[in-house]
Amino acid sequence: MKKFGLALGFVFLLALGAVSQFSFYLVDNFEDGDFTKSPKWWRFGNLGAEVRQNPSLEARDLIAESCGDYSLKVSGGTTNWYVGGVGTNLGVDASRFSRFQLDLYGSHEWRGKIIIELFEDDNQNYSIEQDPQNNYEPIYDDKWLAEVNIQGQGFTRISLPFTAFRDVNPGVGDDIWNPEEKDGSGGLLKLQLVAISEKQEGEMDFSIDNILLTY
Ligand SMILES: [Ca+2]
Ligand SMILES: [Ca+2]
Ligand SMILES: [Ca+2]
Ligand SMILES: [Ca+2]
Repeated sequence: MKKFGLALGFVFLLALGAVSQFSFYLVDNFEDGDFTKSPKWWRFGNLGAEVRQNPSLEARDLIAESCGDYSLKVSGGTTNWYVGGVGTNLGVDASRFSRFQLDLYGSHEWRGKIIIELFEDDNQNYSIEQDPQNNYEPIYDDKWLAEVNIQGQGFTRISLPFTAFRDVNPGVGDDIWNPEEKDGSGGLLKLQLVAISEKQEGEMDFSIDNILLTY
């Protein structure tokens, strides 16, 4: 009987694995307590980043519970709206997904917005060539943007359809959302989150978690 139970459990795990494998692609949930590997995140501008312990819960909250023990806290100040950002390399065929999702923990004191930037390869070389003379904008590949406002304390789940993103470099890339790994294209290669303050001079302080592609 015990053996049967184990076998059943194993089949269940396999099924669960198969379902989760196809229902989302996890970029990062920071549960390894480290943002410098698997995947590695970079920072730019005046934004600091550290993995933080998530606050303990006072009431049931399924989304906060799904954020586990750790998230990535990002904070910094500005005198002219733009604070800075964080980014990571993806390298994924995103054509089987339709949404970008993240959980965002804000602050009552400091507000602002996050610009979500997605870069997909249009010249079939598994790389986003950037122009250092032009603010590191892509030279051959599409760059897609969407913006979300940061709410107050607690985790807010943001789920954006890819159709909500707009190509911000017409004439560069093919201006078509085609993040598939096909004919030598590397698909969706890069993600950046850019923080913009609500006030021209101010601070920002928020956490991100459960960044994934889904449908
Ligand atoms: Ca987490
Ligand atoms: Ca490219
Ligand atoms: Ca374009
Ligand atoms: Ca494209």
